[in-house]
Amino acid sequence: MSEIGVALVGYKFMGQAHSNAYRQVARFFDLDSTPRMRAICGRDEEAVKATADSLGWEGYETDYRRLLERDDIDLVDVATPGNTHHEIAVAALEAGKHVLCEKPLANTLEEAREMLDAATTAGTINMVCFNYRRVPAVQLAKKLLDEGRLGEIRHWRAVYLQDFILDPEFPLIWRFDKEVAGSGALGDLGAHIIDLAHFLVGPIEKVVGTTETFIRERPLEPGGDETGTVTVDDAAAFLARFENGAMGTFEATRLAPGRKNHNSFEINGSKGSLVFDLERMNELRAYFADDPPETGGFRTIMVTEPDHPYVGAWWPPGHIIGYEHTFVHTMKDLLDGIGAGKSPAPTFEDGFRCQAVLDAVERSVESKTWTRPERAPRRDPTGSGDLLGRQ
Ligand code: SOE
Repeated sequence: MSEIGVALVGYKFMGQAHSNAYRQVARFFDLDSTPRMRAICGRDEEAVKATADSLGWEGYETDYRRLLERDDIDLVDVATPGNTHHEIAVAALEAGKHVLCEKPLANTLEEAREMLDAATTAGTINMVCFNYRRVPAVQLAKKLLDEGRLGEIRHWRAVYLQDFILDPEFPLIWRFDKEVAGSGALGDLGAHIIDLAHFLVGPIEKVVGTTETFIRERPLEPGGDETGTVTVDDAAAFLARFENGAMGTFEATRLAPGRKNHNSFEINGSKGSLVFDLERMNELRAYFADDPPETGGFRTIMVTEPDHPYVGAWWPPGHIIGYEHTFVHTMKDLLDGIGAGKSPAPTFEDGFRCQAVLDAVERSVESKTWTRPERAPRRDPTGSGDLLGRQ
């Protein structure tokens, strides 16, 4: 069994989720290559040192460039705000490292293109952490769609709703700064449902959208009098047409009172429908039009059977899993991909495709017209091909 030396840049929410996944993955899944948690990296030495201890890393660095010089590090995991993804990921790829990058891939389409170029040139393994693809219920939805159980797909309807910034006194954190975050709800939450739509329905052909910033000024510090300007959207909504003819609606907001992490979609085809809600993530609701009328109707499938994707590694049927498992599953597939020399989807190419939709939505908001996302240059030889897996 080989060891993959891992370094993680960033140690807040995502840093914790990723660290937990590296700690757990080899304890539950049979792996050919196991992760060795070499170093975590952050600029505040006292904080990163304490985090290294509490999250189980062997050591720490305060400059990511140090990680790139180290021979004991094979994989660099970028879990920082969006404005640093491009610099760190490109440098890591140029140093010959494998790279996992948090979503969305970049803050602009230009950055995403350069990151994809760097990944293609490097020939190492690349992946974007769109973790919700690896919810077992989402994988089951994909299987049912691939088997044709829904027939021709006509509708995709997705919302990602949160309320954590509802209080106008919630301070002006980095997520409200376009320079740091790239965009607001659109890139933070909308990116997830775009990636799920790509995974489940296919490429998006064109979009038309609207965005709004309802709370334009926020205190610089909690409880402070001084305020600063919000430069990103609070909410975004757009219509889409898919290349396969399906229609799509997407809505992302952080101002939906009572909605904590409501990432939900419904898919309607000619033969049935599927419904998923992350807050009930062990379940998939399904309706099949050819069920007998007396006993038909929506059924709720508990996606906790050993034959369901990833589930066999965990608990007996009905013993549910949670948010953190989506990251463990991501790391499992990433480590397998490194072993096999194949970048697991979503690759940087898929990250570019998502970024192209975000970019098209923003352009459509300006132009008030239907807008086409730029096409991905299909060049990554380590990748899994187009969105349907075709090379
Ligand atoms: C905050 O809105 C956030 O943490 C996102 O940044 C994550 O990507 C999402 O999975 C949960 O919500």
